[in-house]
Amino acid sequence: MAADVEQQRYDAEQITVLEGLEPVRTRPGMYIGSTGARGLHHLVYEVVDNSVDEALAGYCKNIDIKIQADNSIMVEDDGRGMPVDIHPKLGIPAVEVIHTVLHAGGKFGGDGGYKVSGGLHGVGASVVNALSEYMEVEIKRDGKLYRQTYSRGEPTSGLEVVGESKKTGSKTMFRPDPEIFDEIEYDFGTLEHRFREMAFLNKGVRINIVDERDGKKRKESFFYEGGIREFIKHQNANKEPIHADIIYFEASRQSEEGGGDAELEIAIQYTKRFNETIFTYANNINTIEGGMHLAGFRSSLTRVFNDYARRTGVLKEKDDSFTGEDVREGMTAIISVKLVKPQFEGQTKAKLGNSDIRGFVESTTNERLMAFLEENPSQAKTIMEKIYGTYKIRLKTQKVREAERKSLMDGGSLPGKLADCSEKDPELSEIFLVEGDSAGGSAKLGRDRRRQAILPLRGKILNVERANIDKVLSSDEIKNMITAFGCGIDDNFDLEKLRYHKIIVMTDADVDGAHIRTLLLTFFFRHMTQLIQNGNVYIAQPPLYQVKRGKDVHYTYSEKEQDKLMRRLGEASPNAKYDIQRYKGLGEMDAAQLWETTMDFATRTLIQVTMDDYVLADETFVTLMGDKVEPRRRFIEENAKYVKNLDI
Ligand code: 0RA
Repeated sequence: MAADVEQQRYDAEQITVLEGLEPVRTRPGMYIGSTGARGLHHLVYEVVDNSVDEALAGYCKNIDIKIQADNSIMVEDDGRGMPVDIHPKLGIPAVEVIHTVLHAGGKFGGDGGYKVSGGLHGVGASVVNALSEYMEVEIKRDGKLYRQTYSRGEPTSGLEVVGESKKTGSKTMFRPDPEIFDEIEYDFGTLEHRFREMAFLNKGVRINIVDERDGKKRKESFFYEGGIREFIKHQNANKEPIHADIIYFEASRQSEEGGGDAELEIAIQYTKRFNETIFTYANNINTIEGGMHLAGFRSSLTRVFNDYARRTGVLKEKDDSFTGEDVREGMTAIISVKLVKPQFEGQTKAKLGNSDIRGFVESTTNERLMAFLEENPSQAKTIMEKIYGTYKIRLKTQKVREAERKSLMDGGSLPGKLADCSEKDPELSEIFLVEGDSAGGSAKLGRDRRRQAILPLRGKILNVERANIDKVLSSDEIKNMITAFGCGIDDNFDLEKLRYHKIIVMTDADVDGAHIRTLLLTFFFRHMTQLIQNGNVYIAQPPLYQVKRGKDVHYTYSEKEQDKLMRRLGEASPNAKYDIQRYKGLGEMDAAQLWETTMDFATRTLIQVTMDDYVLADETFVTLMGDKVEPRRRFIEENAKYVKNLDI
């Protein structure tokens, strides 16, 4: 692959010119998704992606990232150095084109190497420049040290030779524009997580990150010779693997074989768990909606394990075959493909559409997974036993489960406990999942019947993190939610069928309430992932206190707000006596209060549940809800300081 890239001479001529940078500053969201924390961090990924591309082309080994004291970012690599030759049509240096023209680039255009260009990614250095109040680039190449500075998309100097250097490489510094971003404070943890992932996905590349801000000094260094093998080890650290060796293979395809150059890397390890965790990537982008690479992998898995089971006599001639779900239970897998022109499709542009990749992944997995099983008979046996166990349980419960599934998926009749709304347009409808029958009763009385449905939940719902699918489907509370929502689960999930666009979790502000909330989120994350991805899940904010004096009634939602209110009231009328009630649960509020404080469209606050990072979310659920106690204890201890509003 590297050799192929090398043949293509990158020079200024290859740079394709599209448009200027004004639109980026007028509509930043179009280019980086948001002007919040997410967009802010995205700027760093853009710059680092370019260095990673240089590494993938085989020219760069080290990438250094620094969060500087003023929240500016420095990214330095030891690649060839960005090109400085004069662009024949524009008459300015290539590096200036890269930083001042939208979608410009040699390899930035997509013909050589794999330009990371999925979803919001790959918009490049020019977008970072457009959204930075200051940007500076230093290039070491041809024995010289070059420098150019920019601001808000425009050059503020020419490309100047400022010194000499025997080395080569590129260094970019930028300070995000406070006129654009809501906040400009970087989070080390967010960057650390992404760059660890980048290092896993690009083996042999060293990524160092340093935080130089006062009081926050930290540094991490990521370098994984074993690539995604080590990613699996990391993911399974809080799980119990059932075999020692991580199944691992890689392959590359030349364009003559059809579909353009492509590479794939796959790693697999089975654990004692019930969930499957398969992370898929295309050009280092987490394709959470799956796509062709995942489809090829899945069909190969089913085929290989069935073939192997038949061949070794685990399955007899008369036996039914393993299903996909049988062979994937408990599996942790990572699939990473790199290709020249990735097509990203789907709701969130996180689904790989290149159909030729399916066959490539499928045939490679057929061959290499079978080879692993044959070369490692004792590990193969352990995996076979796990799959066979799942298969047996499935057969035993199949009839019941199929009937169950059918009635759930057909929408069936709505649960008896549901107080539905009269509105039929899902866009305008919402459902409250309410802890306890008494709060459920108040919510039913207090609601807007046209648009708000109420589903009371009894007690703790099932922890799906530790239950197989049979158990999940036999839980009444879960069945009620599935039929009420109408959108199915797992592979049968269909967002189009969702009956309410807002699903609102309304639990008490105490430890039990927090636990129930987490159990619900675990269920949504594992079996209705798209609900969270699509932003349909919300958390209601009931008040913590009521402060009352005659007709003068106030509600507060946090300790801080309460303190502030009491101070204000105290200043206004020092001698007045107020009744202060601290709510222990939703059940203490009558219907009118619940409506007024928590459900009224006009005045309520809802917290939308979002998931910036699928991999991180998975890790959190494994830690919080999984089998091992020690990591959970540690997590809770480390995060306790972030937990507020809990009445412990
Ligand atoms: C195209 C051509 C060449 C270098 C690069 C791109 C390049 C870009 C970036 C962005 C960050 N770090 C980078 N390192 C290299 C040079 C081609 C040549 O030497 O002929």
